[in-house]
Amino acid sequence: MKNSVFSNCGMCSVRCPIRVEVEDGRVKWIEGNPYVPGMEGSLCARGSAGIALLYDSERLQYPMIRTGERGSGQFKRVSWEEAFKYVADKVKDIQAKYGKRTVALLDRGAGLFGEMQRLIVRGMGSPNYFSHDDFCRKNVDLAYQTLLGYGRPEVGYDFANTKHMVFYGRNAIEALGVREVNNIVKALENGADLTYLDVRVSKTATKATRFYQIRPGTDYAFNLALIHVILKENLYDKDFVDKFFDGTVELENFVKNCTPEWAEKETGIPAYEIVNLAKALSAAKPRVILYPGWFSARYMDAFYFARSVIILNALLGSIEQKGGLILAKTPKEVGAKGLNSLLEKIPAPEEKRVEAEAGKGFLYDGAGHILHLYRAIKKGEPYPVKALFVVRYDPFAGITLKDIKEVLDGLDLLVAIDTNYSSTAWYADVVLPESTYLERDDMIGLQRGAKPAFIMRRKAIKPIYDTKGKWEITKGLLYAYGVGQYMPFETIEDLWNYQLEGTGVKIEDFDKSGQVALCKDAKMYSRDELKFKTPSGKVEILSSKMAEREVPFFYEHQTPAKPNIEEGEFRLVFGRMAVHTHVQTHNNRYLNEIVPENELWINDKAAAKLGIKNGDWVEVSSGDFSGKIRAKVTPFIHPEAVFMYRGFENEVPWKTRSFGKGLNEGRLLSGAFDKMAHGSHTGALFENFVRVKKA
Ligand SMILES: Nc1nc2c(c(=O)[nH]1)N[C@H]1C(S)=C(S)[C@@H](COP(=O)(O)OP(=O)(O)OC[C@H]3O[C@@H](n4cnc5c(=O)[nH]c(N)nc54)[C@H](O)[C@@H]3O)O[C@H]1N2
Ligand SMILES: Nc1nc2c(c(=O)[nH]1)N[C@H]1C(S)=C(S)[C@@H](COP(=O)(O)OP(=O)(O)OC[C@H]3O[C@@H](n4cnc5c(=O)[nH]c(N)nc54)[C@H](O)[C@@H]3O)O[C@H]1N2
Ligand code: SF4
Ligand SMILES: [Mo]
Repeated sequence: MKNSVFSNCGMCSVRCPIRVEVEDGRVKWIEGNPYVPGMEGSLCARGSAGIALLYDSERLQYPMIRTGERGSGQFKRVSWEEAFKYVADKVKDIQAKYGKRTVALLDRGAGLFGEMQRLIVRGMGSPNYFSHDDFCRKNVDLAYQTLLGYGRPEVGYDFANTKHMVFYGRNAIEALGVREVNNIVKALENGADLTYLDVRVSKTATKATRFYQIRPGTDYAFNLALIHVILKENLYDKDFVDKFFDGTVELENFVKNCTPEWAEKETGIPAYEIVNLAKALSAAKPRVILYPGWFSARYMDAFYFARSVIILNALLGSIEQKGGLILAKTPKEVGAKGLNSLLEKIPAPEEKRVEAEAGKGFLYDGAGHILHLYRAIKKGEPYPVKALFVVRYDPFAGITLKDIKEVLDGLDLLVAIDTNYSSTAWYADVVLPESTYLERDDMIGLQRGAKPAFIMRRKAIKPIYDTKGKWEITKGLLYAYGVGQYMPFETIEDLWNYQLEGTGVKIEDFDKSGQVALCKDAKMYSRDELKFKTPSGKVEILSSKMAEREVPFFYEHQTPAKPNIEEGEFRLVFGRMAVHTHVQTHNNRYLNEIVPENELWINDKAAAKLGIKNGDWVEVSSGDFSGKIRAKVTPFIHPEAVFMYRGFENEVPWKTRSFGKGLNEGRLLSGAFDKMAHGSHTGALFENFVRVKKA
């Protein structure tokens, strides 16, 4: 028997809508949901390789409790009941000794179905919920919040209709989401311009109309000069600026000396190019998109950089415009009722999260700052955290061995909830295996946008191993802890019905395409209707949120430190590749076959001085770690930087295909966790030099 299931991909955090074909109880085919505009059947390599994940015996298969030393790989198989009880008892012991707030949960972002894991920590009475965002998009998020009052997931980009896009190391063709990349390609086919800045020629650079190889860490200077030219030469959208700007004079004053000639010295990009770009953008306005980025935890000025990009969009009037930035509408704004929340039924803890006790001078929002969490675990400041749940996230794969040790030394309990043998699971005390996305149902999610929709992830087949869905794991943990009333659902249908109550939408409504739109047409505000969600309703250059937290409105560009190239010192930068997701796909049978290991990009002239030839083995070191990798000698990277693709050299021997292949950039980040970006306290992962020599 053949049937189709509409669901959402789980091979990366984009969660593209998919159609899964099942024949006689086996998944045979996955494709992009044909009903969803922008997908039209397409899927990326990783999405197609979901089948290899499903039928992989080298993934987690049952709950386990550690029996040997942490990191020894010695575990015993236990029943789910035993695992839940063990965790709940341990948490209660820890809380009795140190207080409720000393339990924390670290999650791979809230996302579409993200309310579920938050229930675990709140149900256990602690405020300490953290997401990975500090190492990902948090700067962009906070920048949007301070300027527009909208968060980053509430701002979409109308690539399909744009005339000019500017990407700053947003390697969208490779670090991709299917709909986004399809729309970008559509825009390029329609003659749109793509201006791309990167320290190397990425795949996106090869599609660009203008490519600038920028000096690492100087994009902010580039933008200050762009703002300078746009203001000075009256290239901005006067109507928009007059209506919505709060702080134009202060901004003008701040960029007064940021001339294109000054920026040329900082960035290496000719002054006339900056002036030409400002003119080209002004001519294309308001149908322009300057992309503030995704992975933004790169440099110390990342928050102020993200603000500068959003300010440029606002100056060019591209907000809430066709071909520009589109604001998401809440269900209420389109005349619908939203989903009922599970989280709101649990009383909010009275105690404050670790960073909320850490004074002023930086911003925070709904999810805590990881660097503050690590500090609390390692140093007990401002108070200790002793138990940690890690959900759908593998932080131990991306940090140094010294950092791993310090975190483990501070914890009495580490629980990993994962589908794979992750590095974090390898060190955990208890491992709770989640069913893969093809074998589980999730809570209903809200897809944000100008046309909001409810979306449903449904299982295509029953779990192959002794694994559970997240709602069942959450339920089991809360019951064992003694607060089962927060998850009073027998079946997933009970849960869905609770979420849908009062919305007028029924479970069957998802049968046709997996989604239910909440309005017929996309809703856009005219300029007269538009009001931002900041306290003043304006684009707050002088942000009230920043004033309240004593964060300066402006930040002067600092010239980045220069590595000693002659001595083999370089700035280490890294990124995603099209066929792998971060640290989770390298052992996937199909994807491992396509790209089994990474190499180190190094500038040809710099390499020649060090006697390094293409294909040579080189040793890369930082702190007390060093590892070997093959060199890719190329003119297509800035001489100050070396680059590698992320997530290789898996260290868990159970994953035999990827074990020890390539080099893990995370192990080279010595000292990176002491660097907090200005104003946002996120990570700044590219503020790190390594040494390279021929091996
Ligand atoms: N060193 C270093 N650190 C980084 C980055 C970097 O480039 N280098 N990038 C940063 C960025 S932008 C991000 S987004 C993060 C990403 O870092 P991670 O979130 O750690 O990376 P992922 O590979 O997405 O996988 C996280 C874990 O989720 C598991 N997983 C996958 N699907 C499921 C599921 O359905 N359920 C459960 N429970 N688990 C699942 C995977 O097996 C994996 O162990 O890292 C950040 N930190
Ligand atoms: N295939 C695939 N797609 C993904 C993911 C994945 O794992 N795999 N992950 C998703 C996630 S969670 C994220 S956060 C996004 C990340 O998407 P992007 O933010 O586009 O991230 P990266 O791949 O990290 O690209 C980083 C780029 O920054 C460049 N760079 C380094 N220093 C500088 C600098 O000073 N200036 C400029 N202009 N560029 C610089 C690097 O050379 C590299 O090309 O991708 C998403 N899409
Ligand atoms: S971008 Fe690829 S891996 Fe990510 S959700 Fe979409 S199809 Fe899946
Ligand atoms: Mo990310």
